[in-house]
Amino acid sequence: MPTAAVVGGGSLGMLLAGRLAASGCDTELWTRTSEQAARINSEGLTVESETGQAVIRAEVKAVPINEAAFFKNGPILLALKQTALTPDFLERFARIVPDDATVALFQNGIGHVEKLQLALPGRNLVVAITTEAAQRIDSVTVRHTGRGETRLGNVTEDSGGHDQDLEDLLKQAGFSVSLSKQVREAMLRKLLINAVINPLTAILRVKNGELTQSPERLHLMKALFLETYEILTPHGLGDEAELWNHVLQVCDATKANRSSMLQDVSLHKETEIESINGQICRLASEQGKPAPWNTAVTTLVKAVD
Ligand code: KPL
Repeated sequence: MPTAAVVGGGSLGMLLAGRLAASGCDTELWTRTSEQAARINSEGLTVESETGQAVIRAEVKAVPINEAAFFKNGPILLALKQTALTPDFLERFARIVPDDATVALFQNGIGHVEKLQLALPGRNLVVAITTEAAQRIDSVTVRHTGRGETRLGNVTEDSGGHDQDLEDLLKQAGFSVSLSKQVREAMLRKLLINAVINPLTAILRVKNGELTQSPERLHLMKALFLETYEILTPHGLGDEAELWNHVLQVCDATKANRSSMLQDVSLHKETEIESINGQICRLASEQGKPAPWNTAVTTLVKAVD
């Protein structure tokens, strides 16, 4: 039986673990709290459809992260937010990840790959860029609020690895997955989308689809988009008009969603603003460019999170 470990009992971690387990993969879910692990172990993990019906009730073996043991049986899917990748966590994580392990990195934003390369030298790190949308309903229930796509690619082009195995596992679990040689570009595209949609939905407290529903909001989106595009384009991005349309399409395809940043500010949780717009401000300063829109949204989100 294939085996995998998913790290993180948030919305994405629960979605991945629930679907993997239901597809016949022996799945461990490493959670932050022992309460969540205990509930999942006694009640199972439920994945609801967009409309709130329970579609999957999966048996997942949940383990509190600080009790997780050396895991040598399959890929490890790291579904924690960047804010959770603290030095303490990375130090402990490195001790339970074998030298030949494949670790898939599902984080939003940029900056985490370099951190994980340092923390996990020699491991096969696979970047996973996903547009799957999920919302945590409670500690044992997650709602799959939007179907997306997941692109997998090696951090370094010359590294070998088991991307095919990971791809097969995720496909078997019902995800739409492709292998990508241009994973850095996919990462920048996702960064651009998150940099525009996430802070504005969090500040304005609106769903993704509501952003495009008024000329004032569209104006804010466009200004933030143009500044971010300018800053990211030297790092390798495609055509401006195509990307703007893509941002609008994502708003439409996920119109009923509350972005992950809006979910975080609503729950008074630390947001990913530093790894998204904060990183864009950093790139701008390296280029000697001003980034007033990114600076403003970073400051505003920090003020409300
Ligand atoms: O990735 C997302 C997020 O909320 O973090 C989007 C694509 C904006 C979907 O909600």
